[in-house]
Order: sequence, then structure tokens, then C-alpha cells
Amino acid sequence: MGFVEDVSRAAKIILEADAITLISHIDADGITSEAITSQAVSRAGICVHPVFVRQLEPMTMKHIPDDDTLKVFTDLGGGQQNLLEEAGFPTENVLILDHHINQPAPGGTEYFQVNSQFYGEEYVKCSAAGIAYLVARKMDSSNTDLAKLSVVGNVGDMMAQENRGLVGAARWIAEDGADHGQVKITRGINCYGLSTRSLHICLSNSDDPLIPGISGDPAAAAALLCKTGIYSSTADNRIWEELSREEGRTLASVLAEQMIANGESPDRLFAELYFFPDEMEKSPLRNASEYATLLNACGRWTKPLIGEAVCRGDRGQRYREAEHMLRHHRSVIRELCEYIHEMGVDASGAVQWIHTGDKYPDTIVGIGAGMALSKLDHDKPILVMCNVSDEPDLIKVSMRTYEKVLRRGIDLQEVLVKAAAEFGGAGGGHNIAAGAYIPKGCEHDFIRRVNELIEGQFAAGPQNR
Ligand SMILES: [Mn+2]
Repeated sequence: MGFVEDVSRAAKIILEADAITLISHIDADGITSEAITSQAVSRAGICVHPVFVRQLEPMTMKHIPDDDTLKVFTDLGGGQQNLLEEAGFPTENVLILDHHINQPAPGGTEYFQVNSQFYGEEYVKCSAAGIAYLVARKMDSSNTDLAKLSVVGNVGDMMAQENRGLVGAARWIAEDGADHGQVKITRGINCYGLSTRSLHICLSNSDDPLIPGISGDPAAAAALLCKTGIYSSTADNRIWEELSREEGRTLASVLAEQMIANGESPDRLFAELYFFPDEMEKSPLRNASEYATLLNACGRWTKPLIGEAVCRGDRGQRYREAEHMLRHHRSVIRELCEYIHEMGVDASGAVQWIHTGDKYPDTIVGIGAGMALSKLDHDKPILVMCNVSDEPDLIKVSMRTYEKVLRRGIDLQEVLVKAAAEFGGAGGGHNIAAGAYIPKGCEHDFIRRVNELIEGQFAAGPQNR
């Protein structure tokens, strides 16, 4: 069936339910998917009970009640239909709204699913929050106020990263939000923290692209801003959102010149950005990427319900708790970065790596790896291993690299999927950021294998992809 028909069918299934259990993932996309669907469901007068899980696996299945409510899975489920089948969920009690790779149930049970992977190019870069929104909108056209959350989920799941803006169905949803005055779509610099951080900090944190002379050097960034007249002194701390159009343009051209003078393409300097004018100025809720980080912080520290309350509009107690989670999240990541720099990475092979043991939670090690890389060798991918808190036999592996390294033929996902499978583990992710779980004890052989595979990709060069 086509996308429109499937969305209509999903909306109908929900509207005909007496009560719903909503099972979702704890990242920004999962939390927004849940918040969108649960609001649409309760607005329709149907009882809804949320269940957040870190992953849908045999251990977490017990959190899903064995009753006759309709089970709606958002941001997961498509790849775990074997578990739904094993649990004996009848097809009429299951609806899956997902965008991950589909794995049919081995016993042949055919669960109904709306999955972004099913409908061609226009939908591939649409996360679960996108599907959830389109279903909610079909349920009742007054649910268009939920478009904003959908944009947060899409941006949080890196749907805007490759093209530096949302595309296809996800872009259409952003426009839907803009038509209803909730989303302001604009172009600007491709940096994080445009609503909350001093501009020189934003610029010096930029790692996609790396800006020569600016990335990693806040003082140089402040000096550049003074020279252009955007800062009145190096102690200034204006944020990007406060710049006039003219100042925005000046900054763009100065940065582009900086890139070109160093023989780099200025393309990745700019991106389409999504702001939310109805949120408080200088708050992390003002733009999609900062909002998503706030939700990810709640999820990674196992408080998805705090993030969900913020999505539902809480700007009091729960919002303050979420802000606290965000601050905590940032300070632990900063600590992890410092730890990596102090301990030093082993850079004798084609990757630079470190094992952080159980010093830091496995849920933030990937982010820390990415941030630590900015002060390490930019041409070598970083790999960080750590223990997994509730799985003593497992090691989590996170890898990160930069766009310019991808252009030399590197694909981290390919490497980790292959290497992890050889050691009886499992890997996944993207070419620029990937992760894996491997059995404890094989770390050294695993590193050797990853080094080999990365060397092979460098040797093959970009021509093979
Ligand atoms: Mn997702």
C-alpha cells in the first residue's frame, strides 16, 4: 500500500481502540514520537499508558502489559517483530510506527507497520516522530500544533545532518509547522547552541565543518567577531539569534573566506535551521537541535518522562528538572573529554582508541568520543570502548570521525557491522558515527581487526563508493 493509505489505516486503528499502551524509545525521536501520539490519543478521548524502553529486547518485553490494549510501538518495533510474535501479541493489537530496518517475524505473523523505509526516497529521511505526526494529523487536523515536536525528533535523529536541512516528508512537516506559526525556518551557520551560547563558543565548537583557525580556539573566534564589529569587545557574549540579518550575512561571508583561504569548501558552514518563536528567548527550547539535546539528556539519564512532560508543555517543575539533566549531561561529557585527553589515546594504528572501563556510562561515551576528537588527530577516526553497566559480559564500542575523512573512503558503520559480527557482536549506525556491542575479552583482537578494515578503506580510497 502507499504511504497515504497506510497513514490513514494507522489513524483509523488508533481511533477505534478503547485503550492504548504506547511503547517508545528513550531518545529525542522516541520521546517526541511518544508525546505526539499520546497527545493525539488523549485528545481523541482514548486512555493511553506510556512505556519507555532503552531498547526492545527480551529483558524489556516484561514492561509491556499482557492485556488487550492496542500496543502502539513508536521508534522501535519494526526490527523486533520476533519478540512481539514470541510474546503472543495478536496482529489486531499491534501497530508499529518506525523508521528502522524492518525484520519480519520468523513465524510469519504480519504486524501492520508504517515505516519510512517502505515508501521510497521521499520518506527515507523521516524519523518516527515524522510518521507519528502524520498519523496524528490524519486523526485530527487540529493536531498541527504537534509539528514542532516532529521537527525536534527528526533533527534529534540526525535526519537534517547529511543535507544540512530536512528533506522530503520531514521538510514538509517543518513547513506545516511554519504555516501554523510555530516553526521558523531560516538559514544560518551550521553550529550548535545558536539560541543559548555565546557566538564565539558556538564557532569554536564547530566540528562539521572544522573551521581553520577557529575550531577549538574560542579566543580566536572572539577576536574574529570583534574584527567584524559583531562583538564590541572580546568579553562580549552575544548569541547567534540576536544578530541582525546584516550581521548574519557579514559573519557568513567572513567564515566562508576563512574556509576558502585554507583550501576548504565553505559548503558545510551553512544549514537550514528550525527555530520556535513561541518558546522563551535564550532557552534550549528555542531551536530544534538544542531541544533535542535536552530530551536526549533526559533519556540518557533514564528520565524520559521528564522530557515527555516538557514536550507536553510543562515549563515549570518538570522543565527545571530537564534543564538540570541537561547541565548534568554536559558536565559529565566534559569530564569524559578531559579524561580521554589526560589519559591519551593509542594512536599507533589507523584509528585512535581508548578504553574507559566503567568510569562513564555507556550511554554518553559516543557523544564524548565525538567531542574529544576535536582536540585529537582529525584525520584518524576515534574509537572508545567501555563496559556496559547492566551487561557485565558486554563491551560497548563507539566510533566517530569527520566529513572530510568520509570523503577519503571511510565508512564507520561498515567497519563496525563487519568487525562486530566476526566476534559474535552487533554493530550499526551511520558512516560518520557508529557503535557496536562485542563480547568482553576480545577487545584487543577487535581493535586489531578494526584497524585492518579502516586501513583497507583508506587504501581503497573514495572510488569504491
Ligand atoms: Mn528514531
